Amino acid sequence: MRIDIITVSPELIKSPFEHSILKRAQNKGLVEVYFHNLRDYALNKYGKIDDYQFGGGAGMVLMIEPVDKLISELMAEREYDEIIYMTPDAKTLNQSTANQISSLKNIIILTGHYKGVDQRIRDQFITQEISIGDYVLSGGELAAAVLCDAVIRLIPGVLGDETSALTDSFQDNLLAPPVYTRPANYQGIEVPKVLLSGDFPKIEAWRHEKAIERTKAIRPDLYTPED
Ligand code: 6GU
Repeated sequence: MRIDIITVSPELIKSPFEHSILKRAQNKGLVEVYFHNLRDYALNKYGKIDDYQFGGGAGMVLMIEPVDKLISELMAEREYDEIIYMTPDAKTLNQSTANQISSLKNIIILTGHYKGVDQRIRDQFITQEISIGDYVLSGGELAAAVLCDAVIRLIPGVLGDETSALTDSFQDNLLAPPVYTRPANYQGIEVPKVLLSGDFPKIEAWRHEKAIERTKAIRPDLYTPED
């Protein structure tokens, strides 16, 4: 997979890609990530990329021209499956969206700033708009990093243990069950006995039950009873 990220603050978004699983995924050649500084496509030598909004109102808006130049340049080089715009006024990211994106070959992620981007960019280029939750961030960079993390860990071969992404919270619309490790008894606080039983069908049943309990208590909106 190839990800091209368009940003006005490359430094703000680079660091998560230089550590841990995202770094390993790149080192293994499973994903290539390129950062493009929108300011390199500015209209003038002062680096102008934004302007006041028509009709008045506070806040600057990213202009269409620098974005058009940059996206057109990328599109001339290869085909993109999706051109994604990170913005709080969009549908919220969930596991199903992350799964879908993880199977794509080439994507562009445009991160917004200020008051957002000229609507014509959204109309002309953007194929998918994603928010990461019902709150406002200062820019789309951190949101793009969140999206990339959620997506990249799902690419086959990225996680050492192939099953571990499948048992994450949300893969089955349930929150993950509680987990425990040694010691089995810490100052009198004990681990649930069933986990020490060695009876794996029973352990699976217990985990499923706990996952349902947790989901009903914390995220009833996710819970759909099985037939
Ligand atoms: Cl994608 N961008 C910004 N600026 N704020 C957000 C967001 C995105 N998702 C949630 N809040």
